[in-house]
Amino acid sequence: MNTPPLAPGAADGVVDVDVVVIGAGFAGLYAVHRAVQRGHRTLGVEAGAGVGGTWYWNRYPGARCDVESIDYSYSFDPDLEQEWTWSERYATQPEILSYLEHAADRYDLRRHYRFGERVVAAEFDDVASRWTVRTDAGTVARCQWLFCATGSLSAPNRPDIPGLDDFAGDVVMTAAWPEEGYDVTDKRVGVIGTGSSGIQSIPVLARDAARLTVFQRTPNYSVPAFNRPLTEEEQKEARRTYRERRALSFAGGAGTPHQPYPRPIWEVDEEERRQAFEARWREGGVLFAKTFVDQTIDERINDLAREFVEEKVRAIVRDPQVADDLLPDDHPIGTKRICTDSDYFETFNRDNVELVNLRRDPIQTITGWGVKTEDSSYELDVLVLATGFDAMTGAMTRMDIQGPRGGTMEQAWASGPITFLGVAVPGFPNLFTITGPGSPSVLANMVLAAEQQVDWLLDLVDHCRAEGHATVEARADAARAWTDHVDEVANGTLFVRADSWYRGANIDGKARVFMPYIGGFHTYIARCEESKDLGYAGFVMGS
Ligand code: N01
Repeated sequence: MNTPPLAPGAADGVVDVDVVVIGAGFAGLYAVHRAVQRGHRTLGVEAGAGVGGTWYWNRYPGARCDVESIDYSYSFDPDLEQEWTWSERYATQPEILSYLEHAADRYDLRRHYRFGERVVAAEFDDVASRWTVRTDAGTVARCQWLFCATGSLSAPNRPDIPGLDDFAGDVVMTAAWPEEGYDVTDKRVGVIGTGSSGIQSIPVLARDAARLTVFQRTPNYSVPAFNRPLTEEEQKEARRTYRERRALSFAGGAGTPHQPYPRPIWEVDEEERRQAFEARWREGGVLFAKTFVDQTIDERINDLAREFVEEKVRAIVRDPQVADDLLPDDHPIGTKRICTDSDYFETFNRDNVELVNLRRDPIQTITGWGVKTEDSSYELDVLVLATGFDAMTGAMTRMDIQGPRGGTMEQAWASGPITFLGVAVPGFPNLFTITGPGSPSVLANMVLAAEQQVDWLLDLVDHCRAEGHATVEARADAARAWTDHVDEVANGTLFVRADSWYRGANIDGKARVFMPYIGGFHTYIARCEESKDLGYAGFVMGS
C-alpha cells in the first residue's frame, strides 16, 4: 500500500499526491480504498474529526437510515458482508457509524486521511495539469485527480428567521448534533422543520421533553418503518443470498432488490389494490412510493396511494384538526422523499406535544425567550433546527473551486448544475463528483451508487494514464445534452410538481432545476458503460 507523504512532507510544505478525495463518508472511504488499491498516492481530507460523513454529523435522537440495513452497505467485498451483523431492519446512526469505522479499520484507511480539515478552495493549474487543494487548517495539497465525495445532503441550511441569533436558549441543528449528545429532559423544546430529520427526532424528543412544540410550515408524507430487530434466521438468510440481492439491486431502478407490485393497478380489483397498498405499508417507509408501477407518473394512481395513506394517518391522530394539518395538500405522494418514521403521528396524541401550523400562524420573530408567531407566543429552552440542506450542489458551491479558464463552480452552476453523467463538469478537468447532481444519487441506494461511480471513474483515470493523457474533461455539448436529458426525464414524472430539495426549491434564490437523474439506476449504469465502450465518449482528453 502507498502512504501519502503527510505534512510537513515536501520541502515547500505542499503534500504531493496523485489523488485527493474530499470526504470520508461511504463514497469517500470507498474512493480512498480503491485509489490506494490501484497504486495511486492518495490523500483523503475530511471536515469531521472522524469517518462517517452524513453518519458522523447527523447524530440527532432517532436518526436511522430509511433503506434496509442489509442493502445500505458496501457490496464490493463478500467477506465484509459475511463478517458484519446488522442488528435491526433499519440501522440506527450509531450502528452505521460503527460499520464505517469498522470498514476504515479493516481496509486501513485512516492513515490516508487528514481529519478535522475542511477543504475551502481548489484551483487547477493548466500548465502542470494539477489541482491545488487548500484546507481551513492550512494544508495545501497538489494532485492530478480530484474526487469530490462531498455528499448530497451535507451543507446544512440555517434558516434566515428574524431574531434567531437573539434566542437565549440553546440552538441545536439535527445536521450538526453535538457529538457528546444533548439531553432535553424536562426542557421546553421547539422543533422547526418536519422533513425526515424532524419526523425522526420528534417522537424521541417528545419522550423526554417537558413540552415539545412542532413548528410546521409544510407537512410531509410519512410511512412507519415497522422497524424491528433482525432475527438470526433473517441474518443467516441475508448472508446466504447477498450475491442475488446485490445483483437485483444493481439491475433495479432504485438500487435495492424491491420490485413494484407485479400487476398494473388497472388490472386488479379494489380488494387486491387495497391489499397491495396494505402490504407495502407494512413493509414500511419510503418503499410505499413505488407500490405500483407508474405511481409517481400517473396522477390517478398517485391519488389512490395518497388516499390510502391519508386514511391511515386519520386513524392514528385523535384530533381531526391536527390530522388535517399533518396531511400534505401541495404535492403528489412520493414526489418529495416519503419519510420513514417510528411513532411520528402517534406523538401528536401526547399531552406534552403541540403542533403549530405556520401556514395559518407564521413565525413573526424569534426572541430571547422563544418563538413569536402572528397569533401566539411559545417560551422555549431549546430550539431544534431540522431545516434541511442546500442539497446536491451546496457542498460543491460552498468551496471556492476555480477552473483553468477563470470560472468558479458556483458560477458554472448558477443556473443549475450542469454535468456529464453526473460525474464531470465542463471547465473543470480532472475533477469528479460522486453521487452528485445528474446522477441517480439520492434516488438510488447511495452506497451502491458510490461504488459504481468510483469504480467507473478510476477506470477512466487508468485509461488516461495508459493512453498518456494528463487531463480529461466533460465536453460542453455532451454535458448540455446529458443535463437536458436529466431534465426531460424528470418532466415526464410528477416529481416536478413538488417544491422539493430535489429541485432546489427549499433554498431562497437557488435555481429551480430537478437535480438527480430519475431514469433509474440500471439505465444510468448502462449509459456509463456505453460511454466507456466508445472510448469514454463525452469526454475530451489532453496531454
Ligand atoms: O430536510 P428537509 P431533512 N421556517 O428539507 C423546514 C434525507 N434524510 O433534513 O418544506 C420554517 O426535508 C422545511 O419546511 P418547508 C432524506 O433524503 C434521510 O428533514 O421548506 N420551516 C421542512 O419542513 C431527506 O429528504 C433520513 O416549508 C422551515 C424542513 O425544514 C433529506 O435528508 C433522515 C424553514 C426541512 O426538511 C432532507 O431531510 C434525515 C423556515 N425558515 C434526512 N426552513 C433517513 O434516512 C426550512 N424549514 C430516514
